[in-house]
Amino acid sequence: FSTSAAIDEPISPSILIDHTQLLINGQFVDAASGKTFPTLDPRTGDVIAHVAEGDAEDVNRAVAAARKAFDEGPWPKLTAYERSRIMFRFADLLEKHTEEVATLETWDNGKPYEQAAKIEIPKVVRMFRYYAGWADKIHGLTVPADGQHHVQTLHEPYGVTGLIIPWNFPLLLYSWKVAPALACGNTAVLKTAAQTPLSALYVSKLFHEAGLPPGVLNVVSGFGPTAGAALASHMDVNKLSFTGSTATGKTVIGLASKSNLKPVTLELGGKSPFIVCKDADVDKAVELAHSALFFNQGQCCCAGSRTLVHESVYDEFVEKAKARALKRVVGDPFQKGIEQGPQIDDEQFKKILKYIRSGIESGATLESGGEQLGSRGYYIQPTVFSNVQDDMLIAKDEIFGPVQSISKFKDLDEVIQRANATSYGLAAGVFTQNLETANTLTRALRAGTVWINCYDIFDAAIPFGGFKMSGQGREKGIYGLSSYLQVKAVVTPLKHPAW
Ligand code: TXE
Repeated sequence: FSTSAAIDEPISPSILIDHTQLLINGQFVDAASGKTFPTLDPRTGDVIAHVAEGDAEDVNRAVAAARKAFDEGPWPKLTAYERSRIMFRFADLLEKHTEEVATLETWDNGKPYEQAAKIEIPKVVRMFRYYAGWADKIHGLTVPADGQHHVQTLHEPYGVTGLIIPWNFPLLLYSWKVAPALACGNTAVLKTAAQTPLSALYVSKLFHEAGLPPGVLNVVSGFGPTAGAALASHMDVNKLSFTGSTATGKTVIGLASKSNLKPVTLELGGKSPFIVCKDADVDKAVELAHSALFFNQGQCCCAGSRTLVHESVYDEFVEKAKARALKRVVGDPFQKGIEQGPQIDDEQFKKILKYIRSGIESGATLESGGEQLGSRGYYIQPTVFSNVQDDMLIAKDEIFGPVQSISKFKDLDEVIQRANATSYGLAAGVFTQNLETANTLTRALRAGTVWINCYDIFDAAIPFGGFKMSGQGREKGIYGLSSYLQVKAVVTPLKHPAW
């Protein structure tokens, strides 16, 4: 792999950190406890800023503000068109501030600046425009029920939503939750990940500049077991949406059920198969399998983390996958042309290196990488294992790092069985030129998304979510609306039934 020279001399970002407090009822305020916590630069481990540390008391304040903005208005009482216009104005403002926002995102997360500025922030803008477009098109049905009644359904917001997001795509996942929740007329309390609090505070300020009334969107930075748990178990939160690990998803749904039985949408982990059939375009499959795994430093819930290759093309594929990984450009994410930056933090860095050791010890063949890169921060060499067996830990667990695991298969029945032999079911990739093979696999794979001859195609309109322990419910697209709406049946007797 090519390493950029600047890895041990980080580039200084040219931005001032303006917002580090909690955002409650339209105001930036300190935590009730006065406590702060440091957010770190993954390139060095140095402190970027100290951020207010919200806990249960702050969550109470934020929920109270969201409750008031819902019950007394103005949010659900505005016309849907007015809500939509505020969201469109926010999208315009965000687009105008792409450079600042992408800088914050890269600094706090370590992802390549070009990826943040050219791919992610435009997708965030698109998501707000997409759901702004839905805000005034949400309506119920007239129901042809038996008997002398006029029956209709109203699709209504839940009220106060609790939104908990992780650190791998801080703003993208902000948009997946905040945009549909608000478009449907809910108010929200957002809990960001402790590793990446900065960008959400910055853009939520812009949202208020665009006309968002106070209390509609509140942002609480802080830790999972304190602020996150308080939000999940709050008696006055009417709906919860969570993205993160399967283990924490189980905790969160438990807290929701033990408190007020609030409904929960979950988007959790994965171990997605990337299947390369004998008739695949091997060069294209190598390139896409590479990006399916290494994109975002391997920190993607839908990473193609089990590369399953037909025996007839296996040797060629492994050779080319190794060559591609060796060419990957790793370095300071603020530098131009960088494909891979550092992992998010020391905990993830150590976890990934442990999985790499386990891969070597369990007998997989290390084709490339396997070690830390540079001497500071959390950089890891792009790592490729071949000869991976299904019972190895690296084939079973979500590594969430730049580690590709390649194994061999003989026929379709075998690969279907092996691809589905996991408790996850988030996504799958299929590479074949044969329509029959594509159709068979599409129907047989137990996953929320199947990409055929492509991977990681995300669009505001395409639904996303998991089968099995990868989640519950769907986000994005028309399906995402139903996570933030409840149905009310309204029944009226008919006076003149003949008509
Ligand atoms: O995730 P957590 P972590 C996977 C990935 C990674 C592992 C651990 O494998 O290595 O999870 O990462 C909040 N009540 N994914 O520990 O704990 C937390 O503060 C309420 C996959 O960072 O799931 C953060 O805001 N909330 C995933 C959010 O949950 C709690 C993306 C996610 O943190 C809480 C991230 C609690 N008790 C990690 N504990 C994906 N699906 O993409 C934590 N939180």
